[in-house]
Amino acid sequence: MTTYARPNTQGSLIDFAGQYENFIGGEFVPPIKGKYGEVRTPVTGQVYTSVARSTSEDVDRAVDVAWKAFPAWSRASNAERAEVLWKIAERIDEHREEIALAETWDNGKPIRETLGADIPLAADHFRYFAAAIRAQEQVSTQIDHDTVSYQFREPLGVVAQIIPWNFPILMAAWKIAPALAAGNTIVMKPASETPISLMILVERIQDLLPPGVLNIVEGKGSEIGTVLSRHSKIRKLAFTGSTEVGRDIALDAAQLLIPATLELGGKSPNIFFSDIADHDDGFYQKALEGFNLFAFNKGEVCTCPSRALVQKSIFDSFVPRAVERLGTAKQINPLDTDCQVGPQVSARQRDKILDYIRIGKQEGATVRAGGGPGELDGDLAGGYYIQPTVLEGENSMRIFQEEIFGPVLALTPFEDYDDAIRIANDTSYGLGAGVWTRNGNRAYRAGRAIQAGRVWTNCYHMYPAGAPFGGYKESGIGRETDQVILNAYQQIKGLLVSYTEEPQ
Ligand code: TXE
Repeated sequence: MTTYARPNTQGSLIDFAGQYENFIGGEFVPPIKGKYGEVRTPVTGQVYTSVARSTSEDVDRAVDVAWKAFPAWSRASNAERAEVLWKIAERIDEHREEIALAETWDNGKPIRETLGADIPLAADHFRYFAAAIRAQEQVSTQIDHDTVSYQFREPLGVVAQIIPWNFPILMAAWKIAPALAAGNTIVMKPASETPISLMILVERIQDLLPPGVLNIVEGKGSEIGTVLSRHSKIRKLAFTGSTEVGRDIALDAAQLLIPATLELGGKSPNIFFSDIADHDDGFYQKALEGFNLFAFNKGEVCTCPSRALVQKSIFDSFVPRAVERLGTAKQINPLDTDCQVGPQVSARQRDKILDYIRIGKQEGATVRAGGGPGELDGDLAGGYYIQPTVLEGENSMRIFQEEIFGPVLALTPFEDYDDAIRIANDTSYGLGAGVWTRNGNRAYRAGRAIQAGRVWTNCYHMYPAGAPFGGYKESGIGRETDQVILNAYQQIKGLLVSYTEEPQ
């Protein structure tokens, strides 16, 4: 066990500044109207710094600067852009612990997750798109002996990217890496709940980027998010967040007649077929662990496996064992590498989750684990902790249908394969799903039958750069990660050239 020293204390890897500005045109600049807002850490609930509260003037400035940087960046060769991305990845690796600590302090997620997943995955994303863009250097097709088609993948221009607070660094990497690889320039708005970790990252990589290629404007969604998403000079919108705001973004994109990729909410089923219990072996242990992955990142994950469907014949043996295991999950200081469940991102989010637990109880759900706020001592008592909670009920209940976005599992039994698929698809969302079985045919059929963009089989919560990710139904439009996302940041110029001197 290692406990990292808190920021701004002796021995800490990081000293936060008292105030953070916007990053525009390659430098940190104060917001034009001079307004700042307080930033709290969910670890203790205390204010630890302040950040720019931008206005439309700051957004205009960032968009203009991004357009100035566009010609040179878009004309750089794929190799030149790839080299920048590769260096960013190296720099992230070099500062992994520092960025991880900033992320944990900003968001509350356990340091073992930021060190082991968020930051390394972010670095890998830059590497992946450095390689993917090099693989796009082929441009021509021979139509006939004298006719050639050239297909140039051109960037779109200045793109607006709005990201959420649940994976601040990783969501930034998911959006920045492909957009820059393709030759666009960016104006990004982080969530006002977690505005700092990305600034720490930018401080570390700023010398690698030509000025104006990446611009970060801090502020509230209701104040500058809408300004950015309706800005007449942007050429594409990329959004990750709630389904509710996603609808507004889609309307903004329609008005501007520009493309939008939307990665929205979810209510993902995690299905446990009876054959997992045929043997009490490593596979069974893995399935027990898979049941409890709803608490990963304190449930603040769009793909959170928030509905567990367990086959009736094993329900009474499997569930108690899984719940017993959940009881060993440590909810302690998230800077301790043994911490498994950190605090929710904000008091607002904590209260929303506690409300849902109450709603579940009122609807008649049985509490199988947790069911209230976390109990921590000292200044951690001011943080936003919630006990990992398991509520047993029926799929028609609100706790099964609405996104809670916390460490709360809605659990229900099913009879057979058809029943499992019916319940799994009985939701307006379609982002993720899990299927646990030793039977390959069943796994394949279930994977194809579930209406979701990503179905994990005998695993969950894996997010490699080279696999497309995105939602069916109300979970979004488009795919991120994988080289397919490059299509969303490019338009194809076709030149059809005849080299013959014969009449047509
Ligand atoms: O999300 P918002 P909130 C879900 C989750 C959560 C709920 C509410 O269920 O409890 O949404 O969270 C910016 N125009 N998800 O309210 O508002 C905002 O500043 C333009 C799922 O925090 O969607 C932030 O940068 N931008 C999700 C980003 O949008 C606007 C992750 C997301 O915030 C805006 C987060 C507007 N009108 C929440 N309003 C996921 N899919 O992972 C807000 N924003």
